[in-house]
Amino acid sequence: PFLQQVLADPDFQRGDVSTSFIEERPQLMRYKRSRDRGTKLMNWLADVTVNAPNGNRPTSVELRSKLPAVDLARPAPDAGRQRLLDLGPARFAAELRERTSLAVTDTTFRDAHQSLLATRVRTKDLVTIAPHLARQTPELLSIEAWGGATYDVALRFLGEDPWDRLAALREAVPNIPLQMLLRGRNTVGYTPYPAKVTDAFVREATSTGIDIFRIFDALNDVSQMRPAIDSVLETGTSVAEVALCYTGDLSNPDETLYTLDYYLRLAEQIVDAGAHIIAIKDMAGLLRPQAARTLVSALRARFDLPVHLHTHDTAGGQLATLLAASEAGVDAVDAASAPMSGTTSQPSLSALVAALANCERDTGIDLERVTDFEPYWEAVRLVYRPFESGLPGPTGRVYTHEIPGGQLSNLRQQAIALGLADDFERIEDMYAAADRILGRIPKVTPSSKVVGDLALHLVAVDADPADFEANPGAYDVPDSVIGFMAGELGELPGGWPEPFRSRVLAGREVQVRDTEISADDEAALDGDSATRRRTLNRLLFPGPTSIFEDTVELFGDLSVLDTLDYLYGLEPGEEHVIDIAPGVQLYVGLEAIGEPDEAGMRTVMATLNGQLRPVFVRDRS
Ligand code: 3PY
Ligand code: ZN
Repeated sequence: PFLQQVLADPDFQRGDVSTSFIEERPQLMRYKRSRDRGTKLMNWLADVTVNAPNGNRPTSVELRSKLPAVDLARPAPDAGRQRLLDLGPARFAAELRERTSLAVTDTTFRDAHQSLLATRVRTKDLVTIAPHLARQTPELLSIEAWGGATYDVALRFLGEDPWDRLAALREAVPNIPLQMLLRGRNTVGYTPYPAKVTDAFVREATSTGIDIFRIFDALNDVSQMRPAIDSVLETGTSVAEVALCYTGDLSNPDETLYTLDYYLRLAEQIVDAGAHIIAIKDMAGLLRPQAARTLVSALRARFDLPVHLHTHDTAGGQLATLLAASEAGVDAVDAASAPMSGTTSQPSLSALVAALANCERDTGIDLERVTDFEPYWEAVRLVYRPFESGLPGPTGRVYTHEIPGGQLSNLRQQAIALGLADDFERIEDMYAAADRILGRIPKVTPSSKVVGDLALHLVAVDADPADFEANPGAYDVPDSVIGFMAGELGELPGGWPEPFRSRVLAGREVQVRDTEISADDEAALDGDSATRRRTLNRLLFPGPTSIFEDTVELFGDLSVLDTLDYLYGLEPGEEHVIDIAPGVQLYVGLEAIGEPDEAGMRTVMATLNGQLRPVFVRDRS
């Protein structure tokens, strides 16, 4: 609720959020009066209770009761992480290439909820099940658990420090390699940062717990990935998995740009840059089975590195692609726990494990152990249902619009917010048109955002795309499109779209983003871990970091709240128990909610440890 208010703020939407954000908004100040933890948490709970934008609380979903019975006192067995530490990244990769069994990465902890639930799954709910994976499925190649949008969302929406999540997952999973998605020079953001920032980020991520970095550049420009690759290689312990972003359809005889030859030339640069593993990053789920066979076979015939395939199941058939790739020799693939799989997420892990069980490429992962985790993830999905994207099933329209999985769910939400929910097909069509206008680019964060911005703009002003393309000077052009045409994100695989580009840039002074950092910040990046983390948060996400700091100041450490309480607030007649520290509990109840006064304030009569506590909340409905 507080964050919703922040998000609705025009300054915030423009990105002009400074640390004085709260100071300039006296209506938020009243929360500042409270100093003790209980009162701060009560402020959050009362606020959510009144303003709950989240609808009805799902009844009786107790996440912990859905966990399989596993003896957590038993230590997690040594597994891939210990092998990586023993062998070093190059030999670890060589071993991956030599094995017969298909290696599997579980993406449930990152991409699955990014693509289905707007990245909203909280650290608490990840860390609860993580030790079970460490003991039951140690055969996993890795758990993808960090990076992508998780960093931004933790700070902006969850009141969490992303570094705390990584540290907690590392502690919970000492044996399975942890993997992250790194957006090349854009690290975990949307625009390029200086190499010094990337380097400090990679060092801190490695020392906090990342073993495998999947690095990509949205335009497949290897020079843009080099600083990140070099930083990972310099750690000496982490694996550099470098991705080619897959787009188009390489089996289509009419394809002239994104051909097999294009991908092989790209892979050659990736190998030359020192990668340990080549990733095929099929962010929209466009890689068809036969194309996968062709691409995987060619990559493995040409290069010695293992190949790791990532796809999204948007059209519904990507298990076939994984199996075709497996037959062609792919070394590793990504999948997600079944209740968190399908459509914009990855294919189902249990379907994959079952498909290969007792076959030559058996994953070595026990099917029953994988399915034992499903009740937990199903309950997670129910608890977080306010963040469902509204995509009811697979869609083959992705082959035309090519919207990546993570963005498709997001755009549907944006369409609802803009009152265009009933007209989503128009947004899809405009997205395809915007992509053609911008030069047929690979679409993935952040290039996908540029295409999405243009698509929404074209729909909003009801433009004819052909007219916009011919006369961009007659329209407002979104800033991201101008920056993109000015080369802010790098060179385009198919060259610049002319004369569109010159027309967009004509008469404009495009300011090149300042990529220098101050000497103080540079020193801070070389400081201790806490200083480096704080500095990285601020340099990468100044706005969300100040929201995070304000959230902690106003509401305290929200991570102690169960997600049902955190999202849905207090229920009449229920005693909410909050474990604020080992052995320290708060008992919170709801007595009554008053009518709003003229100023729109309501009094929430709550109890804290048996004592009546009125909390004043602005009703924002
Ligand atoms: C991200 O950059 O977050 C992605 O998941 C891209 O596919
Ligand atoms: Zn993905």
